[in-house]
Amino acid sequence: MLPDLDQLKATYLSQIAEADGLDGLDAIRVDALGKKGNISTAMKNLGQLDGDARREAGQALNALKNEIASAIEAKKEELARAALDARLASEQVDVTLSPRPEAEGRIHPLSRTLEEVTAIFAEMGFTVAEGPDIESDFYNFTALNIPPEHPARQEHDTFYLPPDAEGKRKVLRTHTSPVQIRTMEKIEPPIRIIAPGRTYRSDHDATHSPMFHQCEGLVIGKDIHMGHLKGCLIDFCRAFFGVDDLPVRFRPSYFPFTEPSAEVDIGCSREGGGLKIGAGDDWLEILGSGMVNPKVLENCGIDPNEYQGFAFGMGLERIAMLKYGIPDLRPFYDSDLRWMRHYGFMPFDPPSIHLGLGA
Ligand code: 2NM
Repeated sequence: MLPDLDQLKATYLSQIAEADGLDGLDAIRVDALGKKGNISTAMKNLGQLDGDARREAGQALNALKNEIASAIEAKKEELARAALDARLASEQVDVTLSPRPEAEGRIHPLSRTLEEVTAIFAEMGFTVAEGPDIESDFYNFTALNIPPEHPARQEHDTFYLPPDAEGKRKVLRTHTSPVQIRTMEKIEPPIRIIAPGRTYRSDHDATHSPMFHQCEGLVIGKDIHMGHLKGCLIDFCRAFFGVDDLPVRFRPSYFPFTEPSAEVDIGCSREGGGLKIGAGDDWLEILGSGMVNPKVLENCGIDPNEYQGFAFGMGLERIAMLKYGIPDLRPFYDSDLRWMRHYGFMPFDPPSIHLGLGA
């Protein structure tokens, strides 16, 4: 006996229309089309009929099966669309809300100063060289023509490490000159490098820190002379302080590693307690420099009859303090966010050396 197909169809289509969720819809599918469902059972019972009746009933059952299946699919899509509409309605984004504040960092004035110094010398064709903070006595002193009895070697100026197995004591480099020595040993002239980095001296007060930063520079070539030294450092001072006609003075000095040696001063005024760079009749020391001592060239395997050069060195904290009006050295290393907000730089601040060397 076959069920009444019209009634089956009416029952299932109305159940499907009323289904309010995917679970209910699936229960209807199982009841109608599942292995033991009503349609499948009726299919199995077709064998009881014969001839034309069996064919007709088979076609009708098939049609009903397809109709129910597509009604279920259509309902499924309708339910999914309704679920999505409900979610979109409940999860609206209010684009008029003001944004949450972002944690905003600052560039340390020392980093900024190093970037500026590097940019200026890069424009003159210098590359950056680096070396170890822990140095041998040879690279830090001997190769630089600093004699054994020199005060810089004294225990109270230099940080010495405990002696190694051979009794040799390494040092924390007291300047970045060892980087220049290593460069001269390693590569053939012409050489044009700057060596920025950490340096260490046993000294601690309002204007000295046991760790501080230097940037030194070295130029070696066949015809390098004092005129190159002067032109290079005058251009640097004017670009760094952003004063086109900044007065620059070379004052005779002495370093064991250069001969002759010169201290570089820039013009300033000190009126009413304030310091103004680039004007007035006072002078401010900002660099040490000189023609590399022939003994130093020889120590590095460079023939002083063939090559000459100049070198210079500056304290990065010092020039940062002068340029940016920072009165005290100690907060440089305190990681105090209030100080950083005051003296630090926004990541996208335009560089103050945007005029470069050509201006
Ligand atoms: C200074 C002043 C003058 C200097 C010399 C050398 C080297 F390795 F070529 F001999 N490096 N740096 C130098 C010269 C450094 O700093 C105040």
